[in-house]
Parts: sequence; structure tokens; C-alpha cells
Amino acid sequence: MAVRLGCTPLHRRWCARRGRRLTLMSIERMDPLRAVIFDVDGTLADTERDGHRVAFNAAFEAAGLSYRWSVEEYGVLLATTGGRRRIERYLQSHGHSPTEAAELAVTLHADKTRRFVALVRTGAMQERPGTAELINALRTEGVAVAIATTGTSDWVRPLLDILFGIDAFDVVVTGSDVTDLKPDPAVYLETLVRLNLTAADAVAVEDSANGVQAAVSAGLRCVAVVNGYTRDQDMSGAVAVLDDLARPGGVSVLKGDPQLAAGLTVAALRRLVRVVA
Ligand code: XBP
Ligand code: MG
Repeated sequence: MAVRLGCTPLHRRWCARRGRRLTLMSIERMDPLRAVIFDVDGTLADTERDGHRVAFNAAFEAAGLSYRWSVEEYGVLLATTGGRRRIERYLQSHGHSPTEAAELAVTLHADKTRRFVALVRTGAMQERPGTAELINALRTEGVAVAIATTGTSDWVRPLLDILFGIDAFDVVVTGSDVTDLKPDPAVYLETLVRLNLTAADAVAVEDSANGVQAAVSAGLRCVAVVNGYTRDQDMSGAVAVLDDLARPGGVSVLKGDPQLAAGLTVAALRRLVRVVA
């Protein structure tokens, strides 16, 4: 467990010398869990298969291109994070020149983003079970809630607002805010800067190997909550792996503390932030 200034003997002596009592703020600082940083796609909502994939295909069709990404093929393409980069690489592997692929990817991705926002606004994207309850519980207990996603800001904000209310989040960092996407740690490092916290103060919740790698490279402890696309990925960097955040009757613990079978709670996250990475 990281020892924080607010709970060291030095800090107590410092307070005593100045005639100050340990204030409520100091006591709050004793909470080892200061923030939980959530990924969005696949973690807070199952957006990929029936959301982004459908919007990518509609954009191909509207542009007069015959490409269609099947459920299975899309699972492989997800290895490339970032929708624009995903399209660009795919087009290059299908005979488009690098210049043409790059230009087409920009327009296709802009159209895909508009279509995905429209889909989100129909209410088609649902939060994963237990996410809203966990976010509310964290807020009630004074733990900051943040977002670190590769997704584009134009759809991330409306989705978060519809599912949880945008005010539920203290910090939202998206793929539009950083140059390097997951598995690069940039989005997590930027989130920690905006939270004004160190990695020892927070836990990340992710669904994919790329996401776990990004969080762990930023020095964070990370819990993976897998889904159909990510269940068989390498999650060795995660301190725990679950098949869901919450489920009546409990979740399956694929790695980590068996107590997590009760689901991902604030108490469980407090235990995880103490795990020696
Ligand atoms: C999500 C992504 C994104 C989404 C599509 O990764 O890689 O590209 O698939 O969103 P993560 P955009 O969950 O690890 O953040 O089209 O806006 O990129
Ligand atoms: Mg994800």
C-alpha cells in the first residue's frame, strides 16, 4: 500500500506543531482509493459488435464500398485501436495506396462517428450490468470517477451522458485528446494529470489486452472485465480478471481474489489498490 502524506506520523507531527487537528480532508486522504478510471468500449458498454461495427459497415455502404465487417472479422480488426486507424490499415491491406487509404479513412471515420452518435441517441447502447451502481457508489464515497478511452470525443460524451449523466465523471479523456492510442499509456497518464493523482491512488477497469497494457504501462493496477471479444486475450498484467462487473448470483473470477465473485464493489476496488503491483 502506498503511504500518503496525509496519514504519515510526519504529517500528524506537522499538524500538531501548527496546532492543527487532522481535518476531515486529511482523514479522507487516508482512503487509499482516490479514483477509478474506466475504459468505455467493452467495459462500461458493449458498443463494439452491435454499435461501432454496424456504423462502420453503414459508412462503407454509403460511400459505395462493398466492404462489410462480420462479427467474427471485427473481433480480429479490434487489435488495431482507433476507428480511423482500423479503417486505414484495413484499406491498405485491401489494395488501397497509403495516401488513398489515409484520405478515405478520414471521411469514412467521420461518417461512421455521425452514424454511431445517431445510434446512441436511439437508446440502442446499454450500459453493462452493475456499472451505474458502481459509479454511483464511488461518487457517494467520495472516490473520483474518470474515463480513459481510445474512442472519439464526439460520440464518447453523448454516450456517457445518456447512460450515466456526464456529470458523473470528474475527468473524461478520449482518443481525441492524445496522439498515441492504447496500448500506449498516454490516455491514462493524461487522465492522472487531470485528476492530479499518482498511479498508486487509482485503479483502472478495462476489457481488453490493449487496454490492460495501457493502464499497466501507466503504473496503474488494472481489473479486466472481459466480454465475448476479449475473453481469450492476454490479461496477465491485470491484478484481477472477471467475466462481468456484477450479476445476480455472482460473477466468475478468472484471475485474482476469489472474494471478487461477489462483483466489483467499492470495497473490492479498495482492496485492489493495495495489491503490490
Ligand atoms: C476502443 C477503440 C475504438 C472503438 C471505436 O478501444 O479502439 O477505436 O473501437 O471508436 P478501447 P472510434 O476500448 O481500448 O478504448 O471509432 O471513435 O475510434
Ligand atoms: Mg475497451
